[in-house]
Amino acid sequence: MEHQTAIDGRSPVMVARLSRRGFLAGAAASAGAALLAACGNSGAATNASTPTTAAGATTPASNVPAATTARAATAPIGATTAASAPPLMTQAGAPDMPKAYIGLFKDNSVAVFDTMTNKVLTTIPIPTGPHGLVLTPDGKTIYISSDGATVVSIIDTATDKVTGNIEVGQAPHGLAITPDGKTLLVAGFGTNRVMLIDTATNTVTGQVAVPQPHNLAISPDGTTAYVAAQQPGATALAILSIAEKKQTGSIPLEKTPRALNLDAKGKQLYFTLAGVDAVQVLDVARNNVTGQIAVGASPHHPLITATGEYGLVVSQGPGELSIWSPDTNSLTGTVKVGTMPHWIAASSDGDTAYVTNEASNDLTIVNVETRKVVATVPIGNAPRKIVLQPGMIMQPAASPAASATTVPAASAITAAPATAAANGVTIASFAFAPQSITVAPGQTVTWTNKDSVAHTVTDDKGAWDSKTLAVGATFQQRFDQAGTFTYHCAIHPFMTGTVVVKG
Ligand SMILES: [Cu+2]
Repeated sequence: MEHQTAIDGRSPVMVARLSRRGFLAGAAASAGAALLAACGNSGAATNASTPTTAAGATTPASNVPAATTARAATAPIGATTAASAPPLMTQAGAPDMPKAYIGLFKDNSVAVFDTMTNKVLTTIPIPTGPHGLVLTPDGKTIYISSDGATVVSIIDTATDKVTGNIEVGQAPHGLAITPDGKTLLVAGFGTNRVMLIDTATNTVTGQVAVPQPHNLAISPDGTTAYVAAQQPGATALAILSIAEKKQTGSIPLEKTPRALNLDAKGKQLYFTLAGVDAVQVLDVARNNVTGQIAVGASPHHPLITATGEYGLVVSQGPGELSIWSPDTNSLTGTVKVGTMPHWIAASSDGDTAYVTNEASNDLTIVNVETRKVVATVPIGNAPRKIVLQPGMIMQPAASPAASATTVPAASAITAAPATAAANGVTIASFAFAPQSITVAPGQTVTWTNKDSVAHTVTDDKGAWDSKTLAVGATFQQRFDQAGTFTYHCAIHPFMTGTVVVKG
């Protein structure tokens, strides 16, 4: 039973002590570093070496993916099967063969993926914590934020090289770009503001105060931005006028908004909430939620294809892509994808979807029409955001054989002990309960993940960290010194909690 959760090989308790004495100044202190550490897929057992482990509660993180056996399907060169309709893309200079760009959160790089061969062409190093990712409508420029740094990197898709960095302040999260490509919006999670950047000069031209903005979406007419504000106690969709560079409205939410997108006409806004297993449908004209589309546990990124034909969302719990009709908001199909799917990019014609699977380190390519998996392709460590250049995808139609792609088996879940440990904190519905716990000096707190997705328990000051805590797993931390210690989930920073030590 000599498990040691490791920060530099020391036990968390020891690290906590060292940190309090100031010996670890800066160690793992940045949110980004913590986030990276938290996402380590080492399957590390999450047991502080405390003497109170009689329950044997520690279970190894189980989100190390089952081997992905499917090989990339290779499209035949010169395949013409999809050529019956012209590409929807009309901008001059649109690439013939679209490339996808994928932020690899644990590799601190962007993978460049060739949709013709389903191969990674190259990877582009960027600063710590690739987060928000957008492509200009002409397909020529990538913007990607790094949440462990203070910049948005600019990548030229002709050369696939970084051509510049824009300073935006601490922990930038989501990005969005206007349909004319002229204005880039940056959600400054760490600076509580949304910045507007003129893409002609790549300079910040304005900012709007929004508490902990995470993801954002822009209306098809380019006038309005909707921002998922995640600050606990102030969760809302903030509505911004892009021309006026100011907030014009707010839709308060009881739960934390995650990701959002509008339909092709800008009449409905679809968004997901932490702890709600349904896509929310907002009537834009009335600014109220008029419906829900029930899907699998922990839905994340909703997306409407450019044609307006399909609504798509990934559910992280079961590892599914769900498809609905934006006309009726009724579900029309569900496709099994990889583990912990995160984001979706759809082809210009809307018929092919690329899904990143953060915990199985691969990309699932789905034929949306037939609802079949075309290919599953290893892509790098912790793929999150993805964008796809406009143009015609030369994927072959899904073959029956390909649809038999191995889907990772449901992760082996080791049930947590049924009896709540003394000083126990339960993680469920994207929250720590109790949110604040009080213990005496020398006591150990046990966190149990009873949610549908992995989380972390991470000291705000970086002194200790559970790293990725799989579904069903527990983490223990002993507190020797009196004081108030705040912590968060590094994967979902809006999840916060407090340990008060007094005696
Ligand atoms: Cu979490």
